Amino acid sequence: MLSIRFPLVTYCFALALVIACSAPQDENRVISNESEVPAYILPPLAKSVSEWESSRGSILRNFETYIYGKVPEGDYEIAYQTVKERKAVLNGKANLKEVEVSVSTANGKLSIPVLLLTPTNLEGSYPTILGLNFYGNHSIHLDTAISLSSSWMRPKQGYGIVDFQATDSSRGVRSYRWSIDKILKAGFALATFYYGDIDPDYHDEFQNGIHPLFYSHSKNGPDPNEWGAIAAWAWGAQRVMDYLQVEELVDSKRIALFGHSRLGKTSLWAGAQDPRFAAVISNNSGCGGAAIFRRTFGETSQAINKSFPHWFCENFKQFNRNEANLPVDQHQLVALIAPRPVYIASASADLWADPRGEFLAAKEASKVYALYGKPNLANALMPDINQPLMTYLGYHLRDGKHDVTPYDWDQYLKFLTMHFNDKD
Ligand code: GTR
Repeated sequence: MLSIRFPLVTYCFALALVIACSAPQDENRVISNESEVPAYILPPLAKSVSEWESSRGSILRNFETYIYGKVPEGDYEIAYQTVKERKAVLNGKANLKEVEVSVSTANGKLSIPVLLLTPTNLEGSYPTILGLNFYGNHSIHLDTAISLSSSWMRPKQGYGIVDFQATDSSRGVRSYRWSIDKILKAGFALATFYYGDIDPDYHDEFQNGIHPLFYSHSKNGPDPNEWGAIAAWAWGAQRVMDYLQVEELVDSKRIALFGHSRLGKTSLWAGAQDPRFAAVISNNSGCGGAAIFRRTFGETSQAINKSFPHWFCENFKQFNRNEANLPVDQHQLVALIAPRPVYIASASADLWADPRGEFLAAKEASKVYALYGKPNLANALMPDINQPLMTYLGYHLRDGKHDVTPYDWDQYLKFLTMHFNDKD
């Protein structure tokens, strides 16, 4: 009996092995264990300031051409109109100003409502944090002085969004992510705008938002090297920056850009392109943000292009499961911000965003900060949970999930205070 059964078991095992080996690899496999990260070689960084400054432009072009997409050429006019001013709102802690930034081309007009909150207990022009928000300006605080957005809004359970529109019960739904009291108390102004006002975040072949304003007669979509949604949101942040540059309440030389997650990706890309952002904060930005693509840990280019086909330019799809051939990687995106201060934050349970990959981008980018003689993370090891590192590059691994918490804000305010008071 045994002698018959044994060969049969062996045969079945061998057959299973053959099937397993010949089957295509699971396309959706997610690496969540460090030991599975493939060996990789990062595109090198320059060895001198002159080498860096002469290669910087082509690195920027590569990010534009192969990842985020280029903003099309085209004339536009920009205008700023104050639509509301109120003193001592937010329980007396802030003065409020609402400004409509509008961009017009031959094809039409796009309006971006900007909320500016300034501390009441100080005079003059304030260092300012510009943050992009996910659910409208009214979502960051309950105060009814803040105008309710009338823009298209993605529905979310408990957020009071009805027929894609915010309602009064949408007020303050995201206040837990904005430590406004801490920001004002630290002497900063907060400016914010809703990212969906630049381009609503769903795939419609780029028929709404800013994209159609730049189509010529012969085109009704971006070319493969032209902007996806992240590049559009980053462009919007730059237009709001145009306004902040002329706003007297704002210290135009001390404006930091802040974004979480997809908006952390956006902040890095905007900051890399526009030196008017004196500092950049990227919270849990992950794939397409601070995380090194070549590690393929957590979210990969294939996964992100599948879930969000509109975020990057069409050319980026060539790099699905092909990260090793990307002409750039995200340590270079961080380095493009040098020598301006940049803070990258991860969360311990946010493995999808690859915390170690985010840290390694900051560590590698340190080579460029070192060229400029700036304190950096070149010799740092991945820190333990809640042990922030603060040089010209900041990094922390917060305990917990993908989110923005008061702990994160405490670090950002400390980091910005340190750098914005640095006369260097
Ligand atoms: C996730 C996405 C991430 C991140 C996040 C967010 O679903 O996979 O890349 O951007 O969304 O923006 O909330």
